[in-house]
Amino acid sequence: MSNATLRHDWSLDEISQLFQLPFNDLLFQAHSIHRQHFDPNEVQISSLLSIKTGACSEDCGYCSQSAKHNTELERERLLPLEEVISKARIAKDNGSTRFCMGAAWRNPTDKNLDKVIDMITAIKDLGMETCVTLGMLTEQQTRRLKQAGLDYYNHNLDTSPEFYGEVITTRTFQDRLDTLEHVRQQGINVCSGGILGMGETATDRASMMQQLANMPQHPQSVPINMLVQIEGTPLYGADKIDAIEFVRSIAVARILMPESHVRLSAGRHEMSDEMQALCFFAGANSIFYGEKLLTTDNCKTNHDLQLFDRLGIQPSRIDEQAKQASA
Ligand code: SAM
Ligand code: DTB
Ligand code: SF4
Repeated sequence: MSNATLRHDWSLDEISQLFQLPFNDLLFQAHSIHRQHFDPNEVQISSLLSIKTGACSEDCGYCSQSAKHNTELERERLLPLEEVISKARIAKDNGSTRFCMGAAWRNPTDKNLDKVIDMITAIKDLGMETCVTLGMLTEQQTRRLKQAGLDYYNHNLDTSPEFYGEVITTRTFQDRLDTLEHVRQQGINVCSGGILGMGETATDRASMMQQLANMPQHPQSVPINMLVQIEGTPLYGADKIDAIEFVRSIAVARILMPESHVRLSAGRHEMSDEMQALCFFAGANSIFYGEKLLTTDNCKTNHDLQLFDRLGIQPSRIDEQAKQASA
């Protein structure tokens, strides 16, 4: 399907109307679009590793790793290369095609970036796709990541521009857009999405989707996280998002960004199998696989394998098209 069919001019009203469709109409539309662009029985599998944990100077209200919140988390320095390689090997043996490394930084120093680049090189040598999420980047740092062969950069918008200041005060929504612009300019695949269930309104969810869909290019990967509530963070105790509303959000992401991988991201371990099945039907076609996310538990791997088996879902192989986009 040519890019000419992709829209980047969605109005907030149009998106809100999609959200308000009868559930069956919304899911039918989303699933039909999903089938036009993807094998509906394939799900891409990524594994996550926190390569530097805690003591972050940002104040993101959802995050266990902010130095400003009183969480039980133990901080860890940047992991040694060998440890990262051995974790990536295990992920590969378990069927992951992409290895995502996250660091609790506002932004990386150039010295730290050298070390992350060594990790990217080593993991590419294993034949896996690479993704990193390191906070804000300068243009020069982004160029270095591109030269190292990085496949994806994850940098979430997290919520609407209107709600952003309620969740994070140490940076702006525009800071996020600026880093994403550097990543796009360098031809690195963009992984960008958000978190639902932080007390945002339905309009905030529509507005975040509008921001993602109206970027100059749709992010190749769109992680939709359900807030993992962490004691000691300001968002602990926030009103949980209704499961049906979460499925609707997946469907809307699929309709707005037909060629993107939509990732059913954090929060899966609190979802029923049936809710996850509905998300896959609505257009989710990527997950984090492995027993840990960054600092919290993910679903058990044998449970995920059983669920895939019950649903007739296969893990997808490396996406050659996306690889070429970043070549
Ligand atoms: N420090 C970098 C940054 O913020 O961009 C990278 C790591 S940060 C932990 C990556 C993403 O994880 C955040 O943007 C957010 O979307 C997600 N995240 C963090 N804590 C979460 C939580 N408790 N529940 C759901 N998603 C969360
Ligand atoms: C994304 O959208 N979700 C991941 C990844 N990108 C880096 C992180 C989820 C973190 C969940 C909470 C934790 O384990 O600390
Ligand atoms: Fe730091 Fe990222 Fe957590 Fe925000 S989300 S506190 S930037 S690690």
